[in-house]
Amino acid sequence: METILVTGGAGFVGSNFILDWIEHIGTRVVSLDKLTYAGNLRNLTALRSDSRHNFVLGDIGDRAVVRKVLELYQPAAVVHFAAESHVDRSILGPEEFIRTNVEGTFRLLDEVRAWWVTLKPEQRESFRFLNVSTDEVYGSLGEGDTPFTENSQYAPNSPYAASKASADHIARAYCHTYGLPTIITNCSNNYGPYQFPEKLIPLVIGNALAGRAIPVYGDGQNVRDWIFVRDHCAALRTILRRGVPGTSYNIGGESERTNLQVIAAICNVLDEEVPAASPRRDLIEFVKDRLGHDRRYAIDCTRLRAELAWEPAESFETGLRKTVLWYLENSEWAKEARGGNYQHWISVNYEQRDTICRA
Ligand code: NAD
Ligand code: TDX
Repeated sequence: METILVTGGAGFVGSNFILDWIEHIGTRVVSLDKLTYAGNLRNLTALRSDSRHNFVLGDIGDRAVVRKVLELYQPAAVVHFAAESHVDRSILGPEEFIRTNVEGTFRLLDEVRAWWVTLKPEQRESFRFLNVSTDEVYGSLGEGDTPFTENSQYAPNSPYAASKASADHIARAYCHTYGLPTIITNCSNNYGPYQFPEKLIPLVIGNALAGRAIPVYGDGQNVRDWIFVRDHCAALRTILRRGVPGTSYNIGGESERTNLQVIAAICNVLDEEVPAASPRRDLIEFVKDRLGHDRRYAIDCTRLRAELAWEPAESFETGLRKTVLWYLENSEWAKEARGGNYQHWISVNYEQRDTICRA
């Protein structure tokens, strides 16, 4: 495959995807990223002097920038990660989520379509637009419910999930109506290197190491399916190569855990690696629940396994240990990521938590 265009390449999953792509495929990657608070060029330091990577600073909603990038680089595929991605931030400020995830994705798709129709028929046919989405579009499961399949009804509950669901619908419609070869992927909770420390796993690692309270929303019994980020990236590579346009694929780690189980597992690894005076799980503090907090997500990825022969390489235990070790070895990265906007976010989301309530 030739050049690919990755949006949101300086974020958590996007940067892992680019590193994985260069490692396994090795063709040129162009990143288009606005560098919001979540974007961090340090995630791509390893590629700083690698001619196979080009970085373009820009907004996916800026049609002129998108048009220029498409014309200049003529990508064989667009892998679309760029998004506002944090559920808690979407509850406090949904507008940016609609702007980037809905309008931005629409403008990106529309510019891609306008450029794609000018290609030769064989290039049009082999082109792919991969819309990277989430399992949160399916809503929440009860304890005994069967996992989400690709046929589960969309029932997004948070502004974040609703904005991602909208983007999925637009991508699907562009395939059905215009024939643009779009594919949608719905993945469960990722964890691994370079995750911004506002998300549960890096937040817990950082707080536990610093001896700060570990905030658990509600009763801590909410369940997520966890996947190591590089397994997600490998699935996306497989789907780009062999996935069928107009189809959606669920991606998951088949590792359901309650939040308390996840936190206990992190504390155990830390206590082993960096012994402390008292067990780190003593730092757990229950705080006011997230508004509209989805109880359980679980993913059935039979389609991906059966049709494209994808398998996750990491179990939750092996992936989590790798992740904790990475954060221990990359304390400078984590310290830098916790500067700037992060401290303000901690104050708004945790210290002012009681002021955020349902009317
Ligand atoms: P992230 O917040 O870490 O990164 C998002 C990136 O997008 C950042 O680099 C940011 O600068 C960039 N960006 C934001 N708005 C932009 C805009 N308007 N134009 C250009 N760039 C912009 O997010 P993530 O966790 O890496 O998630 C990436 C994608 O994967 C998202 O679409 C998310 O919905 C999806 N996803 C994530 C997970 C997960 O657990 N992290 C799971 C399933 C799906
Ligand atoms: O301080 C916390 N305490 C806590 O109990 C935080 C930050 C989270 N939680 C809980 C809320 C969730 O039940 O932990 C769980 C995981 O929370 P997040 O890391 O915020 O992830 P989640 O809301 O599940 O969404 C993530 O996974 C799916 C990503 O942010 C999304 O981009 C992705 O689509």
